[in-house]
This record gives sequence, C-alpha cells and structure tokens, in this order.
Amino acid sequence: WGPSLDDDLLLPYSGMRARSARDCARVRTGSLEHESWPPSPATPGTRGPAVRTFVSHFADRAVTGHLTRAAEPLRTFSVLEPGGPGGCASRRRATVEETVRAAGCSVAQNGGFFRMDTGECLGNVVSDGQRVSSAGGLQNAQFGIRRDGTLVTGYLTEEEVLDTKNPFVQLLSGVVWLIRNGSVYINESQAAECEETQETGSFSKFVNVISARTAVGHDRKGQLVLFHADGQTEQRGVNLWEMAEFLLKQDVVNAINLDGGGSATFVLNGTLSSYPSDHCQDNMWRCPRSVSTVVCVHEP
Ligand code: NDG
Repeated sequence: WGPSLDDDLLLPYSGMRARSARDCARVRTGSLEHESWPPSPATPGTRGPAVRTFVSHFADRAVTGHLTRAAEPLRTFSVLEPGGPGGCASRRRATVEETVRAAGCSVAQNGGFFRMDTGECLGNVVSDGQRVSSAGGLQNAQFGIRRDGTLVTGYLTEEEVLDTKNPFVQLLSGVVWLIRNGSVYINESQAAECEETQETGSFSKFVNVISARTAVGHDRKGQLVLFHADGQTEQRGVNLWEMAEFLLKQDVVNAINLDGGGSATFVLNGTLSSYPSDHCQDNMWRCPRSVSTVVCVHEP
C-alpha cells in the first residue's frame, strides 16, 4: 500500500514562491523508498575511526577536507543535540566544539539543517535513542541506525520513523539523497524533497553551487563514512555532484547531504580542524558557526 498525503497540504500554496504542492507535503503513513544495510558482524579489536585529509582538484579548483570511516557504527556513532540533551527543545545553537566538549567525540561534524532565524532543529532527530525532533512526515533524505545496527538511508514516512519493533537509535535529516545503492540519486532527490529545509536559495542553486559541504553515509563494509569539504558559497568548495562522485570513488553505497556553507565544521579530538567561511566579528578571521545537531564518532 502506498503512502497517504495530508489533504490540507494539497491545498494550493499561497506563499511567495511558485512551487508544486507535493514537494513539501507530509507523508504520515505507509512506506517510502529507502535502503536498509544489514549490520556487519562485530570485528574484535577494531581501532578508532580512520581520518584522512585530502587536497583534491574538482574542475581545476583545489578543495581541502576530510573523509572519516568508523567501524561498528551502532556502537561508535551518535547524533548529538546542540549544546547537549534538550538542545533541540530549547532551540539552542552551539558550535560543534561546544557540543562535543561533554560528549568525548574523537571526530565530530555539524549535522542537520536548522532555521537560521529561530535556531529550530529541522527534520527528524533521534539522539542515543531519544526522539527529540520530528519532521512530521516532511520529505527529506534521512540517515539512521536501528536498534539491531541496520543502517537506513532515504525517505521515511512518520509511521516508519516511529517504528517500535526495531526502533531508530540514531536518526537525522539532510537535504538530497546523494547516493542510493551505489548510484548518484540527485535528480530524483530534487524531484522528491522539500526544498524549504535549506535557505541557500532555489533548490537548483543549492545543488549546483560550489560551497563547503558535509555528508554522512556508509560503505560496502557497513562502515560509517563522514565527509567534509571546506568552501565558501559561490567561491570555493564543491557542488553536490562533485561530492557524490568523490564518495562513489571511496566505495560509499548510500549517503545523504548534511548542512554545509558556513555551518560546515570538522572537529578532531575537540579541536577545530576545518576552515569555516563565516567571518568572526573581526572580519580578519573566520569563525565556526553556532549550529544545530552534531554527528559524532566516539569510543564504543
Ligand atoms: C547553511 C546551508 C543552508 C542552511 C543553513 C542552516 C549549505 C550550502 O546552513 O542551506 O539553510 O541550516 O548547505 N548552506 O548555510
């Protein structure tokens, strides 16, 4: 049986931008397209995450960033609320460094999108088993881990997010399902997702502009993969196509795009290790943005 749409959201949209009524519709019940990757067997004696630094050329532009792989994601990966538990409810914003201070993450990056004016966490957030924010069935790319370690990537109805048989222990929302089952899935995402979750501009600008970017996904071994590239919207960095191609070459099977631009932050052992694009109060320097959720790799 197919998904059911809320009738009220099929009424003509009266906002400023012309758009179809479907892309930001809420899908409450039924099932939607997503991929489930079975948990990989525990490998005794696995070390911590492997962090690699790159300076790579994308269409003649040199771009710096990091690729992180972590084994046993069920035991080593967490989605953290801004500034600690309760951060989404209180619409807190915090730098990634502030958020990881108490959590002890060896590698951390900014995570989900948020409302820049209110600080509201957008989309689904399940943090260490606590459901602290709901997309209410609004459609954007999801990445999560179920209680048995299954890695889930793609679209979920509200009903699927609330599953109690094998519940999500970690879940967050991005914008654009970059790679689905080993193939680039950007065009399909542009047709299916709610573009209002991002504030960069039109959906096609968001996809095609070069900027700082981050992503989360998994590889063919079932390892968690985090990607981060430095940049500045319209001046430096990568577009979503370039990020997806890079990830494909790294054996990534499923991945979603997380918050980028001035939000893109990479923190290694508690220390800022990326070059943010936002200026500090003193224009001479760059400062990490106070963001919303954080993706964290920690000791098992
Ligand atoms: C970043 C995002 C923007 C988003 C904001 C708050 C990019 C290129 O953070 O879309 O609305 O989440 O991802 N920019 O500025």
